[in-house]
Parts: sequence; structure tokens; C-alpha cells
Amino acid sequence: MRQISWLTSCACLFACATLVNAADASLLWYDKPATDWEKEALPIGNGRMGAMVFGGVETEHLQISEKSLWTGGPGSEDGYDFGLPADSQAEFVKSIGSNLLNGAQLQPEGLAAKLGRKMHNYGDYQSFGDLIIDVEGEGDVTGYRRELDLNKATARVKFSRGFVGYYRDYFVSYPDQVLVSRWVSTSPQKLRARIAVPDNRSAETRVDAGSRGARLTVSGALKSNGLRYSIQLLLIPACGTVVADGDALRFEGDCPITFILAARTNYAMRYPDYRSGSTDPARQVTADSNAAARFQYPVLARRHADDYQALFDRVKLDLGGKMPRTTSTDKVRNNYGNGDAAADRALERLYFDYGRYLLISASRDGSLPANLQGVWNDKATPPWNADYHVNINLQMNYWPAESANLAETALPLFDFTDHLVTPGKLAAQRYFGAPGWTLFLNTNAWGYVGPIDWPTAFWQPEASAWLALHYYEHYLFGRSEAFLKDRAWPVMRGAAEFWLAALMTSRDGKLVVSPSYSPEHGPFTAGAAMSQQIVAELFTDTANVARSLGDRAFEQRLREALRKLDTGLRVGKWGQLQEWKEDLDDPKDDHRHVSHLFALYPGRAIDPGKTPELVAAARKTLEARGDASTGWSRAWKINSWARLRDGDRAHKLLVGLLRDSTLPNLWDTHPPFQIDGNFGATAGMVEMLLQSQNGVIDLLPALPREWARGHVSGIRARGDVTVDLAWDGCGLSEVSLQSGRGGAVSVRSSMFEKAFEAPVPLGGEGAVRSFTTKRGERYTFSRGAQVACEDVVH
Ligand code: FUC
Repeated sequence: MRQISWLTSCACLFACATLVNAADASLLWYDKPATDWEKEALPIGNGRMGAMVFGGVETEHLQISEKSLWTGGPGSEDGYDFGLPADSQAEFVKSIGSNLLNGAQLQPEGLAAKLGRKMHNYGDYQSFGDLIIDVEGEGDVTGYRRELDLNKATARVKFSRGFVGYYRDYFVSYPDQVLVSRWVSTSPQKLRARIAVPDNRSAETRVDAGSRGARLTVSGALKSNGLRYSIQLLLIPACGTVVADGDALRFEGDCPITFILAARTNYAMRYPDYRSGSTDPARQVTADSNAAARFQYPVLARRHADDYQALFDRVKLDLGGKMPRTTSTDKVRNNYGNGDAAADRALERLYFDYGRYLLISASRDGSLPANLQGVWNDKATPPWNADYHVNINLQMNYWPAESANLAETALPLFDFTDHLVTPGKLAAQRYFGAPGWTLFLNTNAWGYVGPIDWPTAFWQPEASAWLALHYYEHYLFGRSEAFLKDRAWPVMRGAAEFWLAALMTSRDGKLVVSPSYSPEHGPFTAGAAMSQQIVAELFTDTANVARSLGDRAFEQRLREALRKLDTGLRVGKWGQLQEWKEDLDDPKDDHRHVSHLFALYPGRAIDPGKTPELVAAARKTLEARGDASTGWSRAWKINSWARLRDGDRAHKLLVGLLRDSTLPNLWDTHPPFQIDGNFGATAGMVEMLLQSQNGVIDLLPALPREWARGHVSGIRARGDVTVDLAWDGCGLSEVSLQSGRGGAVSVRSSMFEKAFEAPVPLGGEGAVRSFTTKRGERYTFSRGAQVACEDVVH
């Protein structure tokens, strides 16, 4: 009897597996196991933990990561100094700043040798280890399929071998803080599971096999810094027993088996020691897996899906695409742009959903923010240490957080930034003799805030200001006054205080950043455009916050400084936006950083409605820099072209990104894999559909020709407004605005220039209309039925 019902449920599972083929599912799928971690394996994660699923037939491989497993930092044998010198460098920095103001030309190598510091025990983000499961079986493999279901945040592997069908799924649960997998087969399965950890740590393996499951625990400490870790696999078969087999667990039986995997360290994001006194990782993993094991597999899966879908399901995008049913995702990507427009649109939508999926999987409350690789890493020395670069990359990771309705995913960024303020105060003092806080090019899990010695990038003291601006954006979108007062204000004020003290007066009487270095490009000058634009935006926004919180004195100081501040907005001799205060730009320069366009995106000082000359200059600059570049650079340019309201060009950048900077598993590649491009492009796609940076909610501001028909729901505008849009080849046909907290709203669309239906009387005329929303109310406007298509398409 048990056998029959088991076979029935198996059959159902296999049938259910084909259901996710439905045309509207967001699914990546492949017809072979992965062999390459970076290009093929599929990422799952819960913000803190991540895994890469290979989907092997004879040997299944899950490579595991956990955000806090870093070498270096406190506890390193020969010490750690947060990148800070013991003595003040302030006089020296000031003298360099003055020399630059007087026209000195200083070589980055010379300055890096004097001002920069070797990255001493900076550390690297580590792989936690590998779960390896050897499976006995024989016969040919047929019907192989490996997939990642973005609607459920679940990876699946399915195939038949000989006469036996196998079906496995995998997810990492945020509510239960463990990785969960279930394996079923149509005949008895025999497997042997072990955990392998890299040899840069001590490792003690413990095997506890019993009648109600078995545990395999590997615990130890990193040799580098003594950080303790533990990883535990709990195997729970529905029947039969699991036995110890050396350092592994062996199971044989004809029923499903559930895997629960927990991983912890004793890291705490707390300066200066970064250790949790109370956490014993070995106890914690047992507590994690025991807590999860209280639930049957379907309950664990439901809890995971409920949690994930509460975020993912907020937004739906339809670009009128149709995913070919029988073409695997790598081939759909290979064919992209080759003439199947419906498949192209479907891939674009999938890529958009994937960006949201990756952000939810790599950044959840309670752990470190998404690093250069999100949460996934298989190396002991990953590219750029898989750290936090703060001259574009960390910021770009969070560009979609607000506009794509995932504001909660930005909480780790704020916790991380809050904790940087303490060491950042030392950086401000030692390098500038200034109050407030700052840091430079890059930071790690250990509060690194000093400048490194990499000549062409190390000097980036604007990082604190740029991070502080993310708090203000979070406020503008969500309108939480408590967040503004308790979280945004102290961080913004500290960053602003730093710059009030650190700015210098240039020969033209303007306040400038000096020394200043346009990111990764140079040269050392006074007042490079990006430095000035970031400080201008910081002072403007912080003055607004000061005003609303009643700190008139601080507001006055900022407004006074703003009057004297060089804005970094200058049109040069070939019509370009200048990257430096002097007109030094080379029209043949195609450097990947478009830093001087900060004011266009993510800043807002360059605006088609208000600053047409700067807009023209920004366009000239973007044209000159060209499209082809690293993945993240292309992603940035999608946003920039969207802000210029050039949807076709923004789309062209997206095409380039998907064709030339995207791996078969749809990860962005710099190269190598770097996740910022995924996030930047996701933000860019929203930016093409909706903008709200300058007080008006702009509907379909940069709709490309290729996206003639479609709809999107759940994207966010500043002012706590959630927006649904539908368009139909004749421009916008309907818009719904759902107001969170209520208040005045202005909306721009060409739809308002002709007849339209409105639920409330509107102020204004032409394309821009305004009205007052009530808390929680939804307002839907639609194009008048009598309006002809030719009348609205511009
Ligand atoms: C910045 C970029 C590089 C790379 C690195 C991680 O330094 O200029 O291209 O993305 O971050």
C-alpha cells in the first residue's frame, strides 16, 4: 500500500515539475548538469547563506557560502589596523590639497606610496565548503532538467537513470535560516553525503547517526584569524536509516529524504572585535537544524515560499514576450537579438525577475550586505576579495532596492554603513583632522576604512557621502519619518560635517574637494566633477533633513556652503560634461566609469526638464564613452540613458549587456562574475518605465520601441506611491497610483494631453497633473476611449 501511494505521489511530483513550464513562470532551465561554478551552477540564498547547485547525476555538488566567513581582520596573527595609520596624516593631505589647488601635477604612484597603505590582513570572503553527495545508480540518463524557479526561489533537478526517476529540490529559507533539499526517486536510492571544507582552517568532523535521522557536523576555526565556524547536515529519511560511513553519512531506502543544512560563524558586525561573545557556531547549527526539523518538508517549503513571495510577488512585468517552451535558458540567451522578438522580450523579463530574485537571495535583514558576488563565492582569494567597493559597486547593488519595491533588502546596507561610522570617524580625523566620518575605495567585513595603495583608485573619500545618500533615498521612497530621524539623520549629518570641514577654497573662491580623484581614472586634481556633485547632493539633502528636523543652525551652515560650493557641472570645449574642473576630457576616452554623470544618475541635478544644456552635455559624454564596457558599466549607462529619456538607447545597452556581459546562468560578468551589473540593469529597467527623482512621477519616461506593449505593477515612486502601468502600442493606456501615506502627487504622461478618465479632479495642464492622495487609496487613470492612437504616440 505504501509503495502504491508513494509511486502515485512520485508521479504527481514529476507531473508538477512540468507545470512550471507554464508560459508565465519565471524560470531558468538547462538540459545538462553544471560543470562550471561561475557560468553554469545556479544560485540560491537567504541573504546570509548561499549555495550554488550543480545538479550532478552521479555526484551532486552544492557549494556553500555564508556572508561572514572572512579571513583577515581582528584576530589575525600579526595584527589589524582597519587601514588606518597611527599618526595623523592631516597636514600632509592638506598640503597635497593646496598644491593641487595651485596647479601641481602629482603622480598617483607617488601619492599612493605616501598616502596609501598596504592592505594588511584585509582578508577575503571565503567559501564555507561543499556538500558532496555520491549517488549509486546505473543506466543511461534521460529527461535531464535542472532549473531555478524564480517564483518559488527553488532550484530543481530531475532526470531518469535506467528505470528510476529522480527528483530533487533545493532552497535556502530565510524564516528557518537553513538550506533545505528533498530527494525523491521512483525506486530505492542509495547515497553517501559528505562535507568538504577548504584546508585554510581547522576542521573536526562529527557524525551522529540514529534511528530518526543523522547529523554530520564539521567545526573549526580559520587559521587566518581564529574565526570559528560550523556547518551541519541533518539527514531525515521518511523511512529506513542513515548510517555513519567514516566522515560521511550513507542512506539507502525507497522513500524521500530531506536534507537540512545549517552554517554559522561567531562573527558579529561590531567594531572593533567583530566577534560574538555568546555564539558557539557548533551549538547554533544544531539549534538551527533542530528548529527546522520540527517542520515536515512541505511546511518548510511553504514557510520559505510565503516569506519569499511576500517580496518577489510585489512586482510583475510583462513585455509581451513568450519564452520558447523547449529552448533552454542558455540557448535563449545565445539566440537573443537574432530575430525572435517574443523570446527576446521574455528573456528581458526573466533577467529583470532574476535581478529581484538575486537581491532577495543576497540581502536580507540581519546579515552583511550583498558583496561583489552577492553571497556566492567558491574561492579562497576571490576577485577583488569579493569585498565592498564603495566607488560604485556596493551602491549599484542597491539601486533596485527602492524602485523595484524591495526596500527591506536595503536594511543590511544601512546596518553595515551605521557600523562603519565609528571607524570612519578615525579615518576622518587621521587623514583630514576633520569631524564626521568617511572611508575610501573599499571596505571588508572588518570595518576597513583607510586608503589602500592601488595608485589609480585608492583615493575616494566621497564614499561616506554617497552611502549616506542611500538613506535619504530610502526615506524619499518610504517616507518613514522615524527612519529619517533615527537612521538617516545621524549618518548624513556625520558625512556632511566631514565635508564641511574638509573642503578647501580654490583660486576662484569656490569650495572644492582637494585632493580629488575621478574614480579609477584620475588624474589627481582639485574639484573633480563627481566629488563636487556628490558633496552638492549631500549638502542639499542634508539641509532639507536638518530643516525638517528643526536643526536650523546646521541647515544654515550647509546652505552657506552650498552657495560657495563648486557644483561640478560644467560643459567643456567639445560640448561634453567635464569630468574635471579643468577641461581635460578626451573625446576618444572610453573609460568604464562615467563618474561625472553622477548628477544624472543616481543623482538628480541634471534633469531634462530643468537643465537642457547639461542634458545635452551628458548625452555627448555618453556618446563619446560608447556602450561596450564591463557589465556594471553597461548597467550604469542603461540608467543614464533612461534619465535622458532615450528608451531606445537604454534598450540598446540592455541588449549589449545580455549579449556580451551575461553568463549562461544569467549572472553579470565584468568579466569575471560580478553581481552589480545584474542589479544595475534591474534598476535601469524600472528607470525606463518610471522615474520620480525631481518631484514629478514620470510615467513611461524612456519606453523603447521594442517594448511597445506591456504592463508592470508594483514598482515604486518617491513619495510612498506604488505604481501600475499598462501600455499598448499607443503609449500609456492606464495607470494606477496607490498612495501609502497620502499627500500631494504630480504625474507626467502624454496621456494627460488628450482625453482621459480620472477618479478625482486634477490640477495642472498638459502632460503634468497633480492631485492630493488619501492614505491607502488607489487612483486609476485611463486613456479616453475616443483618443486615436496616432494622437498619442510621439
Ligand atoms: C571598481 C571597478 C572595477 C571593478 C572593481 C570591483 O574598482 O572600477 O571595474 O568592478 O570595482
